[in-house]
Amino acid sequence: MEAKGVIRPGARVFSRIVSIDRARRAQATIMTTTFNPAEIEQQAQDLWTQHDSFRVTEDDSREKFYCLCMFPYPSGKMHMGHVRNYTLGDVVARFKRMRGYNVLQPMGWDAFGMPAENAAIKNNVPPAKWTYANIEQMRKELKRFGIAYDWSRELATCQPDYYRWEQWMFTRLYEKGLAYQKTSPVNWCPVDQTVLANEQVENGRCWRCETVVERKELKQWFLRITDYADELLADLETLSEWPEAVRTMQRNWIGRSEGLEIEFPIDGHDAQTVYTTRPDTLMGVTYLAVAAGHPLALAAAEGNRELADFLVECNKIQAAEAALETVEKRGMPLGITVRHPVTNEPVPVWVANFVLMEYGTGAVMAVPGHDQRDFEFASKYDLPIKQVVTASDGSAVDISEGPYLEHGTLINSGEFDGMDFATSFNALAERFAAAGTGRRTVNYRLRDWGVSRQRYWGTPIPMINCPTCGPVPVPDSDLPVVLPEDVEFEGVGSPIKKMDSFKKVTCPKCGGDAERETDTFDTFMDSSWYFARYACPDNIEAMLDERANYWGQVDQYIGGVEHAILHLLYARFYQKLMRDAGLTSVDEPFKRLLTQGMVLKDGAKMSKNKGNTVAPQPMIERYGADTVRLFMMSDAPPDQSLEWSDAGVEGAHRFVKRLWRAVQKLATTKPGAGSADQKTRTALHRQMHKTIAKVTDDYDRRLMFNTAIAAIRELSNAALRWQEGLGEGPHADDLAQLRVTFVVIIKMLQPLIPHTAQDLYAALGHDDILMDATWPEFDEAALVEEEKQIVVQVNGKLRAKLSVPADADKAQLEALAMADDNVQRFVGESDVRKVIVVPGRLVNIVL
Ligand code: ANZ
Ligand code: ZN
Repeated sequence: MEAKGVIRPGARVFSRIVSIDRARRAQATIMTTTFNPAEIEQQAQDLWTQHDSFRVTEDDSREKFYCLCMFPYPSGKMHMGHVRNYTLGDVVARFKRMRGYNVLQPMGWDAFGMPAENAAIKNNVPPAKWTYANIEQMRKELKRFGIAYDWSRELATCQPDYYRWEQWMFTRLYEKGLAYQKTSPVNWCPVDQTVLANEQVENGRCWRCETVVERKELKQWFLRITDYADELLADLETLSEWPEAVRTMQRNWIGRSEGLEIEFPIDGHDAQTVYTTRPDTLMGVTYLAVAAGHPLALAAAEGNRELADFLVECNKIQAAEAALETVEKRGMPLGITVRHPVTNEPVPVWVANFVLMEYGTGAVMAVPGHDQRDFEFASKYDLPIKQVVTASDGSAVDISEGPYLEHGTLINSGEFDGMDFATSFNALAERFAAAGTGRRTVNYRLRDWGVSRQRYWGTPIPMINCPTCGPVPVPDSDLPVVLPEDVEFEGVGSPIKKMDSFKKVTCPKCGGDAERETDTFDTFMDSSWYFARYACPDNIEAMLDERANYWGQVDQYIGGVEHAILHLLYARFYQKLMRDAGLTSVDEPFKRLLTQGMVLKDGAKMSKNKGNTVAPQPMIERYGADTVRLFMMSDAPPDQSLEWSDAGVEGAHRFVKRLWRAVQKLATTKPGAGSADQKTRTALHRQMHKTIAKVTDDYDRRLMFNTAIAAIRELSNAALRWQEGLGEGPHADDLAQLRVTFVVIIKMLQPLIPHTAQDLYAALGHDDILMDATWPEFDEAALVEEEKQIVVQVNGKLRAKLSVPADADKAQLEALAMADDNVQRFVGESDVRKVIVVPGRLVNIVL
């Protein structure tokens, strides 16, 4: 019986069959001829469960391999991006397992965050309830995909068992001075009573209620990531298995620069210090620019209404640095002057909206001749522009249209004329150091990490504010500070901010009345250490234990490139914090990183807004998990975008079905009287070993599953063609080669289509679990070809095709070519001027 279309799970194939006997017979036939993915999946998963296949323990006899995909936010439904991510991880994990590694592949939930609060407002369910229901649902969907997770290690960041350690760690960091509180500006929505991230501000308005956003000064908690800036930067060099693009982004984000701090004296006042990376341009300074929040600007604004208004306006714009690069340059003179540190000439001071209060000293020596922003500003306000650097190679430089930005040779700089960048840098550094009016300085773009969020659904910050003692950490014995989950949620403000039972406490230090901190942690805190916790999720005595050293660095980490900076940087930082707290000996959390590409439909990223999503669940119902997995891996390299294609899915499905039927047939084929086909047999044997070599390399080193699949499909097509040609009763040797080849194909497909592969492996008489079988070894000797085809040309024209021994040398090839009858005819009596031999390819005889 031929399978028509796809049998859906639960389809009542036999409903019309009355006789039990006939039904039994019919079922027996169907079992061997109908590809039923749902049934195959169920059987394979039952088998794995029975054998506890995915549970791993620390095992010293084998090398460990820790394979991890970024854990999802439990939004309720898997999307194709998840499917791609988790299939990639599973392919690596299953492959490594067959290669003999002790493989850990865990799964969990990044369960705190805004969407739960938004859903709570919309549907009137508490965020906790919504989140746990979503986890249920998504776990079910993931299981259906047959991903080899060790579910015994599952964790969710919203569980007190998990976040208690985050709280515990925070109190340690506080004691070490690595966590501290300071007032800093935030985007505040007065209606929603909440802080907005820069991305949540659209045209100066709240994304949710469209109220004009205010800038508010709030006391918030910070982690001193800047203390680790140097190490975070230096260790990027050790991450040779990360994409270069990601390392570059992190480098830029950390933004280390070397420069000088130089004091500009002010008559009757303390000097103003600037930070510059271009001391070589010092003689080109024509004004000083300070930030809107700078004390000089604030002092000048007293009694100057226009200036005061301008400063208020500057303070309204978002705190985002990126916005400052593109914003129109604006400013006002402060009406004061400083003195140039070399010439003692007066230099006017301006306030400028592109100067950041939080960087360097909040003051810039402006050199419009050699800096883009200073040039735009000077052009706008008619300030002088002076050239002090010219090209070292003597080529002409014209700064009338724009600044000259290169390092070069100093001109118009008096005693410094003729010096290059480094020489003038050092000369000035020494001069100011000697006078005590300047110093070499290293600056970072990186800011300390603000971890306070004024929202509800997050890890409570374990601090108590006492009117007498100030901030006091919650003692270990009172941890975890549990977030009340049964709350009324209206969305205006966090419910725990109004909840006395949560808020009112006694001070652990003095016993007086005090208030609990009601802010919660940034969810990036939760995701900065979960990978380590998977090693010991059951430990209720400690954050980590020695198992975290065994599993140590994640060997392969996979996730979206949108996490290139923040998540990956915070995780690297947190790893170092945990190391310095003596919790682990691992310096860097992720050894090798793969950033997967997006899943597109009709050329655009799949998204709900665009209405171009394809839901994974119906696809599995229709084609089975294996087909969807195979398609996801076959159409593009993992780090590039993948275009969803119905035809591609159909194609993958046909391939799986065809393979399944061929193997079912092979399983029942008996050797017979057919004559041996040694030639094809040898060729197939060779192709098989070539394919093993390629696929192993693609899986292991290149992570190019698409080309691996192409090679497997070629091999399998060759095997299928041969099988069809052999007919009934093939020669025993041929049949044996076919079986060997199909077992190899099945093994190489195991990481991709694990259920079907397990089923076929069993059909060929194996009763072990396929993913515990060993990966096929490739045999170098089999790659050696016995014969090769070469072409023979006379004066560049094709005159013969010859089969020659594959290892024939040049002299042998020339002799064989000359001996050919047709070649002889064309050579005739002519003089042979030259013979060109390309071994393995061609012989060209030039007359
Ligand atoms: C003079 C100068 C001349 C500069 C020139 C650049 C080019 P990085 O490399 O990112 O550290 N700067 C210093 N403090 C600033 C602040 N608070 N807000 C905005 N800009 C600030 O950048 C260092 C350079 O950025 C410094 O070098 C300073 O301008 C500016 F031809 O000083 B420079
Ligand atoms: Zn107190």
